Amino acid sequence: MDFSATYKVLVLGDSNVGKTCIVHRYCDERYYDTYISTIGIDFKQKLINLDGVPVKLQIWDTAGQERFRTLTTAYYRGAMGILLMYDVTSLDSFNNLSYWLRNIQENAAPDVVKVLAGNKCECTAAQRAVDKERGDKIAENFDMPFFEVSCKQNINIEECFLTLARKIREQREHRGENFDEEEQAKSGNMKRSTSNGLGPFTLGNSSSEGRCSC
Ligand SMILES: Nc1nc2c(ncn2[C@@H]2O[C@H](COP(=O)(O)OP(=O)(O)OP(=O)(O)O)[C@@H](O)[C@H]2O)c(=O)[nH]1
Ligand SMILES: [Mg+2]
Repeated sequence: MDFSATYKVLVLGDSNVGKTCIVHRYCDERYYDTYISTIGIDFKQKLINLDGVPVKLQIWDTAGQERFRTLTTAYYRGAMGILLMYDVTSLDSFNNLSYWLRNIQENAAPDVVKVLAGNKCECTAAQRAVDKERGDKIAENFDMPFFEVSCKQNINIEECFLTLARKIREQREHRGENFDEEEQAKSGNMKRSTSNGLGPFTLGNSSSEGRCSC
């Protein structure tokens, strides 16, 4: 199969929320109870059939620990989609979503697609620190699809990544349409600008969205 489309996805959130577990669960169908904190950034890819179209999902699993923030922030720019995670048994991880959302706004592409996941949803009522309604609310405010997930019990993992992939596809189709319109407008401009002596290189930047290339 020709996997001509590659979607770059970044997994973000506090340390210990389950970022590595969700990537392993989705890509390798495995779950580990032992916790090994990610050092810097890891990467896995999965070939998926997105409604009949082959797509390669390139998933970057970031370290949540603060000491790696400078390194991981450098990866935001190339992301087409972000899976933002918190842990429903940790109120801190939920409260820190505002930090992550601000960081995304400051460092990622303005039209980056986001999905929110509240992990460890198989926990008991006594362990739960964040009600589902709070997740729903923040997701609505920031226009993100939201899932409560469990890597441990394999709940909603596939749905999360498929939703992200579909939103990225929509975004690309939308951008494609706009891109054509921009190109037409610019070619009109080119005729004018050439006659103004500016030359064709004034067009150069319009196609510089090579960000999706690998
Ligand atoms: N109960 C429960 N525990 C989970 C679940 N998913 C992950 N965990 C546990 O949470 C801990 C942290 O998981 P990781 O995936 O390593 O966390 P992380 O977000 O990658 O952490 P950093 O790499 O430090 O940023 C591990 O002990 C996992 O076993 C889940 O769905 N339910
Ligand atoms: Mg990790």
